[in-house]
Amino acid sequence: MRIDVVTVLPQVFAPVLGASILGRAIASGVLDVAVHDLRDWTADRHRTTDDSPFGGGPGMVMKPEPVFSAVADISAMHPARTITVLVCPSGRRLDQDLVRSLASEHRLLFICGRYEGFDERIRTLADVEVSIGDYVLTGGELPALVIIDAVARLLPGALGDETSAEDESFNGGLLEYPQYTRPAEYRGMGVPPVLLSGDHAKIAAWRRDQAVRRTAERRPDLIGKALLSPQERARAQDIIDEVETTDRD
Ligand code: JD8
Repeated sequence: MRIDVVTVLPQVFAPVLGASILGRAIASGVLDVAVHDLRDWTADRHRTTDDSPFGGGPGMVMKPEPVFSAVADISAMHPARTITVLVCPSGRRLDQDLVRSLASEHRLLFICGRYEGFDERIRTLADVEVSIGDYVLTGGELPALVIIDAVARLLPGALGDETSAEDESFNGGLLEYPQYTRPAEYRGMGVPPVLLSGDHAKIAAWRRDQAVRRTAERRPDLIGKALLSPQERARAQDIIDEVETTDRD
């Protein structure tokens, strides 16, 4: 996959893109990321990318001309169909379905803003507007890195392949089951005996049950879309009903 990024803070990206799984995906050629400085598409002496809002009010707004020029030039640099992603607080909320759909593309172009936001006409460049969640950040660089991280780990070959395709689909939209490693007793806290039993069928059943229970308790909003057997769904509903009556008391 090829990813291009347009930003006024290109220096933010290198440390994250160089480390860990992202770094390996890029080094191995699974992923190619090019970060572009929006100021390279300005024409004035101060390399201006923002201006004051028409109608007045606080703060500054991203000017349209540099962004339009950058997107046109960068799109033309590569033959593949490009999905242009505008990261902004009013975008579609990122979830694993959206991550999967972005990961199926050959080429993504991220537009990262700063300041109080974008001149509204910039939105016409976007195929999709994405937000990473309901909290306020100072710009689109961290959201773009979050999306790139989530997408990169789904690319074939990115994880070294032991876990890859399995996890989400295997997990069926549930939270993770509890995990333990050595030592078997730590500060008086033990490990569930089933995990030390060597009975792999029993371990798999316990993990599945824990994942269902944990999801029902902590994230009942995920249960509707989770892949559950009728028995598991009934059990999840019992836990949700029980938690609701406990919360009411
Ligand atoms: C892009 C400018 C800051 C946005 C005033 C200060 C995403 N989940 C998210 N939270 N915040 C962003 C985000 C924030 C951005 C920009 C993304 C460009 N800002 C502005 C409007 C209100 N602040 C985001 N994805």
